[in-house]
Amino acid sequence: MSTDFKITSWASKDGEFRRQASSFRDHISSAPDAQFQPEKGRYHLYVSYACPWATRTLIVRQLKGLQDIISFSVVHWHLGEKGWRFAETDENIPDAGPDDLNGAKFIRDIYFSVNPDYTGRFTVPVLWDKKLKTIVNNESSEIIRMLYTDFDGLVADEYKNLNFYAPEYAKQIDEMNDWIYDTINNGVYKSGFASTQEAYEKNVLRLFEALDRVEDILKKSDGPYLLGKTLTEADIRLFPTIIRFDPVYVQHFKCNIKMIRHDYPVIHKWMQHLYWDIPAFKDTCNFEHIKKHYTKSHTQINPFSITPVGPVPDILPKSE
Ligand SMILES: N[C@@H](CCC(=O)N[C@@H](CS)C(=O)NCC(=O)O)C(=O)O
Repeated sequence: MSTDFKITSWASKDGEFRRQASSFRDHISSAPDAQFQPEKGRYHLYVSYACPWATRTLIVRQLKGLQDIISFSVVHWHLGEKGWRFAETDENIPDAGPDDLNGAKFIRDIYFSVNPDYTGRFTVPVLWDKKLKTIVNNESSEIIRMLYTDFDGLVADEYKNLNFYAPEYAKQIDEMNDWIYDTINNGVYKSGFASTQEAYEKNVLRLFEALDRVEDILKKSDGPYLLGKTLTEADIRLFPTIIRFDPVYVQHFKCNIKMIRHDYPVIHKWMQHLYWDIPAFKDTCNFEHIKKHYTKSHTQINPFSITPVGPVPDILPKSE
């Protein structure tokens, strides 16, 4: 990595934030000649509870009943100059701890153990193969798809054939992913990391146009999901951004034209249903990690690292 590179410099010189493409793109597959076969206990996910991309993988792991098949560990919520690090036991960070698997201090150690010349960003999620001691994949959109069907020979019957990218929905999901990724999932970062007024305004306006569009889609859907009665990948990919919206993005990333809870009643209801009614969404959502990570790691945005108390509560009960 070049010496002028700084982990915490997010925007490019023109003021726009551009997310780098992921580097490890292998696949777990049950095809007979596949290098990475689905096996119980073989794979491990390195995640941050703060990270919306990593959270997708935890949601799908639980929805597919893979808790005994794929293990995971959680980094400290703070992202510093050397990237994500693991918490020491005596730091007592709830729900985070040391890397018991590889003894790494930082996520970068995992990347360098596989490729000492690695020059990309040290991102989570990382899908790790304990057998070959390598990274299979570090792109969440691909990791979640590996979990839909390739482990079906190992999961309990009730989880088999639960495919969140079923062929009859694939086209619609791809179309939706395309603009939702650009304007919402990544749009909040493009607003928040913009370092010029123009870049910020362009991206924040596109973000709210896209949220208006989602509100409309959900209003017309015969619900409760984006594509109707069936929970699909489109919901799974949107949820981690929406759940972070009011607690973090509204103030920290200046996405404050509207709030989900006050201004988007249908998205709000959709989010509350996923969170309160389906354990995989609530169990993988950790508001402490989420709020502390953004507000205490991005010191160029928030130099005193003060975490705002509100909104209270982080998510409203279903009755409100
Ligand atoms: N395309 C990746 C993006 C992952 C990503 O950007 N993760 C962030 C956390 S939210 C990260 O680890 N950033 C550390 C860095 O860029 O240094 C994916 O979806 O898996």
